[in-house]
Amino acid sequence: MITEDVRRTYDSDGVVCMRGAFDAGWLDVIARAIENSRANPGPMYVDYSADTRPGTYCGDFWVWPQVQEMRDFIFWSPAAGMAGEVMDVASVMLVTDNWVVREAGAVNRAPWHQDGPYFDLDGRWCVLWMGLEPVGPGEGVVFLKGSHKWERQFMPESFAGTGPKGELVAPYERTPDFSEDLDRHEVLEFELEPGDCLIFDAHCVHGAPNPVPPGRTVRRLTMRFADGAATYRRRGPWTSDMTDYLEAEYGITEGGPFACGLLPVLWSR
Ligand SMILES: O=C(O)CCC(=O)C(=O)O
Repeated sequence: MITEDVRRTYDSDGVVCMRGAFDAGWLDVIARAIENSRANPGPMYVDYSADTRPGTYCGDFWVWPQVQEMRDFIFWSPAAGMAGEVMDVASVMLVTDNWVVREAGAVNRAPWHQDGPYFDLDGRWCVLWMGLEPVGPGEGVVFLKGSHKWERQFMPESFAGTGPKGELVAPYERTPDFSEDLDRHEVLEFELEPGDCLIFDAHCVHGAPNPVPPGRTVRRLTMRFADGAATYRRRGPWTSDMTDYLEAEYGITEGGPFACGLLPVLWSR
């Protein structure tokens, strides 16, 4: 499934669309994973819409130890292997499982961001994103083509819409509101059917600037995968919730492997 063409597109554009990557059986596993996880929120559960009801915009990650269906998906689905083939690495580890639900009426949305600065790792990594519902024009994630090669790092913005998550110290810059001058960029958007997925470089700038379609709740899965050789590097106070948890519960140490009991190596050549 991962051809030279797919790899070339990922390398040049920062994102590639894979059609029909997951069959109905896997979509059902993901739907049940989200349902079960939502009913039993874990330590990383977050409600981005706590101040903006009625529609809830929420998500959870690192749920696989508690949620059998997520465990099945990360260990047995083709996802990790696809990530490894696209990144062209010898092995692949989990960075996060992560589901997101945007209920009808939710006003919060994913800000412009790069995933890289939200997580404490050095090394190549990517994001595999899919919707359980069809993603129509203007409803999905919007990418700035080639932005993974800019060599700029943007301070993570809160998904609750409250601004940057940390102080703007070098090398981090405030994320511009790219919506204001989108015509200066080459923009990539994809209409997707359930089963299609996007794989994008962790440094590719993207966001979900449009509101959810009226009257519809959407469920999305964001799997993050890294080169199995990725190392652990603390970024700053804005990642400390995750960092403290990984250090305390899984004993990872700065400069050492990022892979650990929670973030297993899932695939190798
Ligand atoms: O699914 C969404 O609404 C946005 C997901 C996203 O941008 C991300 O997980 O990096």
